[in-house]
Amino acid sequence: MSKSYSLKPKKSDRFSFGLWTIMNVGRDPFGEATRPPINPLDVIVELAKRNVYSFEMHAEDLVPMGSSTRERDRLVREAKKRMKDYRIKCTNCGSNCFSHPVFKDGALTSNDPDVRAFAVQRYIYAIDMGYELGCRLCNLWWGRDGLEVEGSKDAREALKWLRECCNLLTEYVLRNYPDYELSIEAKPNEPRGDIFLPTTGHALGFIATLDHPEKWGVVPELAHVRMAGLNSVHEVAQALDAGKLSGIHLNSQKPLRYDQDIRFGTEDLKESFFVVYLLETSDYRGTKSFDCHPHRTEDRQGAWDFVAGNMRTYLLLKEKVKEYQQDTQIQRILTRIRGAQKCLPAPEEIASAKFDLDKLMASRLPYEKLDQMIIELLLGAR
Ligand code: XLS
Ligand code: MG
Repeated sequence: MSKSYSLKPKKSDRFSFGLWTIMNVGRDPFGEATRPPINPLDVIVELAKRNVYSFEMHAEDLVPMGSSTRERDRLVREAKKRMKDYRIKCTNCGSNCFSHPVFKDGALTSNDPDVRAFAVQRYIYAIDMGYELGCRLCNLWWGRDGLEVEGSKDAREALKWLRECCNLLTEYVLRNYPDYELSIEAKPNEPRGDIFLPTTGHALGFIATLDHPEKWGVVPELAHVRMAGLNSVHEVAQALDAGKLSGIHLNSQKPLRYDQDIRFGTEDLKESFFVVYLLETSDYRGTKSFDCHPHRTEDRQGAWDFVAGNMRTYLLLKEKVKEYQQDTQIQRILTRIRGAQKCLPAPEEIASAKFDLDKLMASRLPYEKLDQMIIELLLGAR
């Protein structure tokens, strides 16, 4: 079946993985690690060997918090050497402002201004490190910035703090690395009961209130959207429409559950297909980054099966996008449904227009047929 499909990843596919996805040892809230740890430098090399274009990281994935400057410089040097020798880039360097207990009640929205300042310092540290590694994006996922006890934070105040911190980071970037960009990755909850700015739409609204909205984009994550029971295709579409898609975190998730972070495409094939359709047919030139982790039943080898599987599913769906575009029956239906689209006249003309509701109601929209064709295309029956 895969005869004519080209499923071998190429650098030009611009696939990416978070270092943390492979470094994941299978720990969950109820169980200990099931895999031995792996060194981030080895992850960089192994990803490169599999033709992965780039990696994403938190500064702390490479340099644990509390490391000396000497150790930090050594690790960054080692990473750079491997990146050059094995031809792999770093395309996002954020900061882990969620694991350390100092962030137990938030980082950029802690009630304590010193914790907020410390979090800003950590992001600056990440931006400096990213720049040295040739990266130009700092994506902020502020997982601890939320609450469980509603009265514990004033939500309007928290938004003000987020804005203040984002503006400080922009100021730093503009002064030191004008070509650096920043982005927000939204998530509805987990690890907090509620996280501030729970969806990409919220993040886009917030970005418009910053001092330099043009420096900020968004990184939607499919699983985060589905955790909220929303439509990931529409979320990505809105980011594209706003010209703000800085990156994307591809993965999978059963809706309305805890953060499952499973291999791309496994739980939501049709939605995944339409996300690939959007990415492949738009002017998006960023990375296709996988942010998920191997099941905790896997050992270290299983992690590489997981890496291969993510990319293979994407490439298969990309082939399906081509088939969808070349399927004359599907395209005929699409033209029929959408062909009548035209710009609406002036409001005064609309206000006085006569509409034949019987005629409008009578038109048949063959969505049953269309949907079945899409299903059969995805199942390989067309
Ligand atoms: C967690 C997030 C996280 C970010 C990186 O749910 O997806 O992994 O992508 O900080
Ligand atoms: Mg993510």
